Amino acid sequence: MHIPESQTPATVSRFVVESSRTLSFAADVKIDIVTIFPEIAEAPLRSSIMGRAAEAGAVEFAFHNLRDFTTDKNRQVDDTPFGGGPGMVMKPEPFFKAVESLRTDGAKVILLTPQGASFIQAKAVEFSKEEHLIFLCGHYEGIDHRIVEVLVDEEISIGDYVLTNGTIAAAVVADAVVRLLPGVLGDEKSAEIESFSGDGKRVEAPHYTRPAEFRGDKVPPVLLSGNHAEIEKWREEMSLQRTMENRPDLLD
Ligand code: JBZ
Repeated sequence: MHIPESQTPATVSRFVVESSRTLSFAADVKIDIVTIFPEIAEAPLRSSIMGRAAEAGAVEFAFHNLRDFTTDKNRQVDDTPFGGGPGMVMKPEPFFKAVESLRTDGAKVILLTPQGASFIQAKAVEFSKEEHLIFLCGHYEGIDHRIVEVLVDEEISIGDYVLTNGTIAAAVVADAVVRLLPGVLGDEKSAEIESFSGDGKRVEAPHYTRPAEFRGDKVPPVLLSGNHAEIEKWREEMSLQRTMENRPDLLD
């Protein structure tokens, strides 16, 4: 591999890292997010582990302002609903222009919407195997249904509660997908991938760290015993107890 003399040392080392990544995994994912509030998705996805994943080349995020795909002087993205009713509906033209300019052959177009299928870990795993994801984010009361029929491959909702917009939901889905990409988590956290996938799901046992006594409240003595069989047994019991209390649905 020839590296031009003109490249700075920093550029050279980044080049080498990306090159070895590509050889070992070949798993880069492009994620486009289309929204009228790109800054809402940028903050979480440029920070912490997501920011590092992008810098390392595991994922390429691009944040697009839907208004940049309008053609009128008011950059209008919404209009009143046919048939009447409250609120505004997002117009088809800007989303069509956006998808037509961003789409590749391998792209999957995902609409974040309260009417979508529930986002679960199995779906995160599925999305993590795609090469190109395009997230379309709704705002206002809804979006023109021709967008759903013509452009969208999957409609996804992150849960049964009310949000003001889909951009936060897109950031949640992107985080869940990107953390699954090779090399994004360290070895320690990688084990956690197991813990919420597959059958027999349970919530984890409680965790403790120093001090061993805090404001009169002691850490369970078994955790200080050094008896790993007993510790494992205690964690199993606590896991089941806390699953019964907080997530009985997992035990059905
Ligand atoms: C979502 C109008 O745009 C919205 C509003 C709420 C909402 C979404 C999009 S996506 N809630 C969810 O995933 O729960």
